[in-house]
Amino acid sequence: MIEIGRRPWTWIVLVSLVVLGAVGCGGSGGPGGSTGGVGGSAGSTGSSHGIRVVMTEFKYSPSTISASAGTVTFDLVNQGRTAHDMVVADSSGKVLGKSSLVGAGQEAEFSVQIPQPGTYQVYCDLPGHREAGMTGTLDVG
Ligand SMILES: [Cu+2]
Repeated sequence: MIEIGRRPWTWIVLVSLVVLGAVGCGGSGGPGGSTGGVGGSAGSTGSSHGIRVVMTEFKYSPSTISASAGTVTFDLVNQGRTAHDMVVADSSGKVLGKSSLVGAGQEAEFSVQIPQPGTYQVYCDLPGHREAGMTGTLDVG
């Protein structure tokens, strides 16, 4: 029983050694491999390449945001003491996108499609927040 059970392990070890050996032989190509790794992590941190907007009571900072038409990504950082969100609407009030609710001390990524240049409005749609001044302007060029 035990010997039979060990056989797969033996194979795994052998295969691992072969794989490691192959990687070792390709050591001269190592830099390329490590660059690939860096690229991978850069790709994941690329998600934090959004426009950082800090939310507190009751404002966005910055309150005037510039972006290019297309997919606009925000990194919402709630440094306030209550939950907030972000709604993006056009000048007529048509909502183009709404973030998830970001709890106090939380961060969230929020992407919205802005098809054409223009001035858009941003606001928090939690009761009373917009009225309290939690608004901003999104200038899309
Ligand atoms: Cu709010």
